[in-house]
This record gives sequence, structure tokens and C-alpha cells, in this order.
Amino acid sequence: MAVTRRELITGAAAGAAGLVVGGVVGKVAGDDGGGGGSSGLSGDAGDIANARGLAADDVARAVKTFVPPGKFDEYFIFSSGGHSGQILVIGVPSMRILKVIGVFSPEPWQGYGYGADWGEENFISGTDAGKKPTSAARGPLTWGDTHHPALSETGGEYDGRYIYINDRANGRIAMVDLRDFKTKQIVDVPNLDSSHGGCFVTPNTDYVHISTMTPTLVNKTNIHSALDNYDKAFRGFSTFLKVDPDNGKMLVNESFQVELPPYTQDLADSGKLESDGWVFINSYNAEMATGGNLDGKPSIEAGASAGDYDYMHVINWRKAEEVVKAGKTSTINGMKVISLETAVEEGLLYLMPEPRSPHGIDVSPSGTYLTVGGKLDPHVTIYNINKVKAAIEAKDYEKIDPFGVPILKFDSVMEARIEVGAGPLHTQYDDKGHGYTSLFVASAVAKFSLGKPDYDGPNPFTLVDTLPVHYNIGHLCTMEGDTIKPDGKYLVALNKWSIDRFPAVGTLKPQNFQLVDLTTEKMDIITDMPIGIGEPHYVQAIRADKIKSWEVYPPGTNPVTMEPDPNAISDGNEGVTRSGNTVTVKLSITRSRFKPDIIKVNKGDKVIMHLTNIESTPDATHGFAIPRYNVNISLDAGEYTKLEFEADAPGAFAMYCTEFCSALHLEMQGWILVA
Ligand code: K7E
Ligand code: CUA
Repeated sequence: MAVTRRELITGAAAGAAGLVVGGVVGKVAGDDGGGGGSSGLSGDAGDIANARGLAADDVARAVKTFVPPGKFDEYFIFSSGGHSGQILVIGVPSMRILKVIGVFSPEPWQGYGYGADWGEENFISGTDAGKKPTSAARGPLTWGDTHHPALSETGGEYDGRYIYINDRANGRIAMVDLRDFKTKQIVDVPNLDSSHGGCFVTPNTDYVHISTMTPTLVNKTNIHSALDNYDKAFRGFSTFLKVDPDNGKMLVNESFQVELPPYTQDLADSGKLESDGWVFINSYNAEMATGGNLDGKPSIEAGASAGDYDYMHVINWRKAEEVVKAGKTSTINGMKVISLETAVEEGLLYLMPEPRSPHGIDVSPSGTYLTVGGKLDPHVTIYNINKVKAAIEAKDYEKIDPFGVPILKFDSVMEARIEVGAGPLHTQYDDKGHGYTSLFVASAVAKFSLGKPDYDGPNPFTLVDTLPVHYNIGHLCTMEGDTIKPDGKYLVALNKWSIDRFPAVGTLKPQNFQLVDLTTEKMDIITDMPIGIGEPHYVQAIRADKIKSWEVYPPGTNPVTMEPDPNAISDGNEGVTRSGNTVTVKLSITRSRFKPDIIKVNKGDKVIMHLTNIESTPDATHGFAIPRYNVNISLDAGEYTKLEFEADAPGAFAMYCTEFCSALHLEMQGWILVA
């Protein structure tokens, strides 16, 4: 078959497309800017580019991000959804949204939190565990503020098995199983009333870590005066949640906490290689400002920025593990806690001075360097773990803080300070020994060199390049950027504001993810992606081939256990049975019917339904919705779930399938008659 020129350009003829693309890039490279529709291309590609007013650079950038229909992206990024409470899964370099995973928020499309056993369980455990008071006035918690996703690791590299994410608002943490991309567990972490950046895994996912942000009220004797006795009434906690290696679940009984001073613990990171066995937690508000601006005290904004230094917490978690094994803990709200006193006595907790309200702390791939961005200081400060270890060994203390914790001497542990620009926040790394720091105030990304062993070149600890981004960048992420072997390659800038980059879509604007090419000498923005869902904070990027998602569930699989469920229904064992006021329904689902399709119960009955999608075809998802009962379940092929409700509203309710699953989808309906 003859290949037309048009097919060549659109990639329809796969075999020849690579050649043509190579040719286009070659031509573009020689053309700087073009402009006015002058793409510098010849032939059909040139005509199209000219007709659309694209310059040569535009075309080159488009080719870099284009993933032809039917082809897959090289990376996935897992993005927090902020106060939408979800996780977004996005392909790189295409920047297409592949999935939204309901985590702390119900997601009707996925049947998450609307009746299905696996979703309901999460919301219930998320509310009751840990015995934290939750107002009943507005019902159970149905949102969270997701900030920091943490992919599971083996040997310091992402293994594609699980992802954890914290709830900034309520001190909770969730686990998503990447076999089916569903939330399997929410832990309401005892003694944590909030959480923030302390979400990461240790290099072999022995533990997932989560710490307080705003300290927790621990002395409740006089709550109205608690802020006047802030240093006594409040404490921070660093939590090491033990992970079950078989299923990724967090085991609260085998977990522990380290009590911390009531500074505001912020971003944190795990040590690796050189720094394996240690964790690092930033803090701000060493001033312990509490606000009170109506009484003439400074707002927290001013009070927390008064001092020149805040403290990074350095914790030896292997030592902490031994202390826990030796029983030197007390149990508070069901969690083993190492007291501040014990932590100091056992030499597992130290502080390091950090300039002016730090935010990000990011450990370099070799584990040697810890890069800190101070919001009010135009430098990044880089610490060397070997200097930290030596200072601890030599008891090289500047002083002891009011809580008895030794503060290491700044000059003894600091390796370098690099002036990068206004408002440095977070840092990521590439495979060549560079760090990339987001500059919130400057709306830019700064690239700098590390030192040995991460970077072996001529000018260590030097600013190399700066790229303006649009606008107010928070986090940023390089490919596999938090591992011992980052790929670099691309960088995603997570910009908080988009201002003029997209057409107005109402007064609440989308955020802007910008994809940056790191393979060119100068960093280059190659695409903008509006984020119309949630307010992402942090993302992690993993090579797509590491994710081994199931295509379809084996028959009767319960997503909670990922095993065939003993109550799963197969074709032929459906039925309705009654025992007292309890009606048990065994219901099978396939294209295009429910069986049974008529269910008669009495008002006040307790209804237990065992539902199974008995299909084995990937993609053959069915919904199961009961109008007026707030039930909306989604059952993927092979999936089993349980549903329980009280039949309190009388009437004829037309249960139906919510997925357009077949030509007779509209006929996929039945009745629940409540008399
Ligand atoms: Cu938005 Cu990591 Cu929660 Cu910084 S945090 S920006
Ligand atoms: Cu099943 Cu529509």
C-alpha cells in the first residue's frame, strides 16, 4: 500500500514515522524562533505548522511530548490532589490524565465510598481508629488534604507496588495498591492532629513515615489556656508505621513514634545509601508563635519568622527501633511512643540549625547531601551527612534546646550555600549530579551542581541555569527523582497560579503543570497542562514499565484482600434468603442483567447483598446504583463486594447499571421493592 505524505506526518504509517520525525527535528534545530508562522519546515508538516502559526520551536516541543494514539507514555506521575482528597495519575511526556484515584474523598464514578464494602470500610476506619474526636454534627469525614505521595521502594528504587499519601487536615495516611489502583487502607494516626511533608518510605519500605505539622495538644487540662503554655501543652510526633511486606498495609501495633518539641515539623525525607538509617525533618516556628493578633500579639506569620534559625530534626530510626524492642516506650492512644527524654538519652534525636523558615529538605541520590530551601533566604543550604555523623560523634553542639535536644554546630555540618534566587522551596535531582530547586517568589527553577560523589565535574556547588516558570512554583519533580538512581530527563514544575496561561474558566483558576526538558543544555518548557482537578502539592514520577497493574480481577476477587472471596457469587448460586429481619441477597452481574432482578423486602429490614461481576473480560465494568439510597457501586470484571443497608424508605426503586456496558445497557435494570 502506498503511504501518503499525510500519513507519514501524522504517524499513521508507523514504520516510516520515526524517520520523518527525525527529519523534522533536524530541520527545526537549525531555526531559532521563526515566528509569524514561519516554521522553517517544508512539505505538509511545514504547511500545517504555518497554517496554525507555529514557530519551529513550537513544533520541536510538540514532537517531544506527542504520544501517538495507541502508544503509551514512558512515565507515570502520581500527583496529590490537594483538598480534593485524591491522587491524580498522569502520563509523561503526554501530560494526559490517566486516572483519578479516590483516597480521602468519595468518588462516585469508582463506586468508592457509596456502599461498596472496600470503600465504606476506609471511610469508617478513617473516622474511628486512633480515637481522635471527630464532630458528628456534619457526619463522617469525607475529605482530606492530600499533599505528599510516597511510592514504595526496594533498595532505594521505586518498586511500583504501593503508594502512600498523607492527609494534611486530619493527620491520616492512606495506602493505594497499585495492582488495582484502589485505596486499601486509611489509618487515622494516633497522636497526630495534622500532618504535612513527613510522608516518605524508608529505602526498603520497612516503614512509611508521617509526622505532625501543627503540634498536637497533649495536655488537655485547660484547653482555653493551652496556647499560653504552648511549650508544655503541645508536642510533635514522628511516626514510623510498619509496613506488611505482603500487602503494603500499615500495622499500627508494630509501629512507633518519637516525641518531638512543639516546633512546626514540615517537609522530611529519608536517608539512603550514605545516610541510610536516618531521617530528616525540617521545622519552622522554633519561635513557638501561637498567634493572638486580636490581643496585640503577632500573627503566626510574623511570629514564626522572627528568628534567624529554625531546626532540622535528625533521627536515627534504626536506633529508635532498638529502643522500641528494648521496651523503653510508653503506649499513648494505642501507639508506642519514645519520649523526648529517652530519645535524647539514647542519642537518636538531634537538631541542626537551618536559616529562616525552611520548607523543603531533599536527600541527594547518593544520600550524602541534604538540600534545604529557606522560604525567606535566597540560598539553598546543603548539609553533608558525613559531617553530621562526625559532629554527633564529637558532641559538637552549639547548645541544647529548651527541650534538652542537642543542636549541632551549623558550621560543622554545613557543606555549601548556593544563592539560587527568591523563595527556594523544594529540590529534585537528576542522574548527572544536579539539583533543581523551585523558587516560589521568583517563579523559576534553579539548576545547580552538587559535589562528590553525586557530581564529579569542575564546578561543584555552583548555579548552572535558571528557568522562569508560570507561575508561583511549589514542588517540582524529576523522573524517578526521589530514588538512588534518578533518570532526570524531564522535570514537572507544579505551579500554583496559572494567571494568563489558559483562557478564563471562571474565577477559580486551574493550576499549571509545566513539563520541562532536561536533556537540552538550557532547561526548556515543552508543554503546559492545566490541572482542573484539585490543588496538587507533590508528585512522584515512576517509569511506567515498573507498574504491574492487573488487567482484570480473577473471578470473585474482593479488592480488600485481593483474593477470591468465599462469599463471591458464580452463575447459578444466586438467591434471596431471610433470617428474622435480615435479608441476604446473592446477586450476579453480567452483560446485561442482574440476577436476581427483583428483590422484595420489608421496611426496616437489614439488607446484605453479596455482589459479583461474573465477567472475565477486561474493561467489562458494571455499575450497581440504588436511587434514593445513596448507593453507587462500580464492579470491575471479576470483582466481588458486599453492601449492607437498612431498608428504611418504602417504595419501588429501580436499581440500574451506571456504566454503558453493552448495546442493552439501558435494559440492565431491576427492582428493589420496599413495602
Ligand atoms: Cu505544597 Cu510539600 Cu504540602 Cu511545598 S507543600 S509547595
Ligand atoms: Cu452493565 Cu450497563
